[in-house]
Amino acid sequence: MEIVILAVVIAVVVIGALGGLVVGSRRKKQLPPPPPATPDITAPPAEPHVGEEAETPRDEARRTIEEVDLPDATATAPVTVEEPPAPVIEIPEPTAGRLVRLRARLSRSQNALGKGLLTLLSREHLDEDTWEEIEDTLLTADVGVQPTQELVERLRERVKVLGTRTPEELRGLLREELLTLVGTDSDRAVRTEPETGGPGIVMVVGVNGTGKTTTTGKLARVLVADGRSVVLGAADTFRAAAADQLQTWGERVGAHTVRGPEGGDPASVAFDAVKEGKEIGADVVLIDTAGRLHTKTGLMDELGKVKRVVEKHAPLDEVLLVLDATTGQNGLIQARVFAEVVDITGIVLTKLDGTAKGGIVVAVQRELGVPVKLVGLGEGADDLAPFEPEAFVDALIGD
Ligand SMILES: Nc1nc2c(ncn2[C@@H]2O[C@H](COP(=O)(O)OP(=O)(O)OP(=O)(O)O)[C@@H](O)[C@H]2O)c(=O)[nH]1
Ligand SMILES: [Mg+2]
Repeated sequence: MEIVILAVVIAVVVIGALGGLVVGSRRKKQLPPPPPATPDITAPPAEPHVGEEAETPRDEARRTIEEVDLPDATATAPVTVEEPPAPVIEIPEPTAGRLVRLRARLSRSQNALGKGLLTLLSREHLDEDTWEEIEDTLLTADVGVQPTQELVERLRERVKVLGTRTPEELRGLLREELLTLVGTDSDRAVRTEPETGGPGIVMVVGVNGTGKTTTTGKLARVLVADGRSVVLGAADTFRAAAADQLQTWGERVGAHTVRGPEGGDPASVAFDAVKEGKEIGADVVLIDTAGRLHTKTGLMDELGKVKRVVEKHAPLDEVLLVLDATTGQNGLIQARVFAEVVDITGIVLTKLDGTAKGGIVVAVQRELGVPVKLVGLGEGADDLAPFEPEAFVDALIGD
């Protein structure tokens, strides 16, 4: 019995000692860290306790509540960025006389064609070789074989009659003959005012990269500058970027862009664009289409379908074929195929600023029997000019 009591006492003592150790170790953890041997300047100042005087450093500027709590102006900027920026509507340049203003852009054609011809014609002896050089100059400028022969024949005739030649006479002569080739009696206005009421409908077609979207955007600006309201149809559904590109042009002049899902049916986008144009009473609907090679029959058929579907609303007023002037004779083959699939009513010659082949104006009109209505003379937003034969020929031969 005594042994049992002793054992219990020992057990209690041992447990108590162990418990004390554990509690002790817990207590140790709860103890505040010992004060550093040297004052720690990074440590926050000790909080004042009740009854202590609150000291304010004298030379520290006092900050108001607003200063403390409100972020500064730069910090509030991200909030305003989230809101859509207010659209800045541009006011495009007036369209009258643009070709005259942009005539310097034709300088390459000017040097190759106009000045070249004048120099040759001013030679004292206009022998066979010279006439051949004149012919070559015209051919190199892409005037085309038939028009070149006509021009040379007429020039020869008239120079013979002229006898002595002053530079002014020669210039006048060349101007007249070039004008005859380019043609002055076509109606070159882009048709956007249907007789039936409802919006004018314009469709823009051509091979890849000729400048269709750029031209559509520039044309929207021209129309807006003339006080017309415009709806854009992004019937290039191959890439979302194509619709974005058109929409950006539209936003600059406050024109809405109707678009469809990427890879969707271009005909239904074109249809919807005209529908919207009708509903909101817009003056003109411009439909941009995807670039397509004239050799791809599937894509050419698709273009025909876009036209037919739009015509469920109303006949198209204008189908503009956009041709890159730098592609030369190849453009003529394209033109022929496009004209078969959709009736082309006007030609836009782009990139005339980057080529010496201004003669393509003559060749393409002959090929299609359709007038050049607009010319692109640069990448700038207002670098699209109504085509005026006289201003064009004047620019070619210089003043
Ligand atoms: N120098 C010059 N560049 C032009 C002119 N017109 C268009 N471009 C440029 O040609 C390039 C192609 O223009 P886009 O309008 O995208 O051509 P697109 O026909 O719509 O092309 P796809 O839709 O891909 O078939 C762009 O870099 C334009 O800035 C012009 O008159 N002069
Ligand atoms: Mg395009």
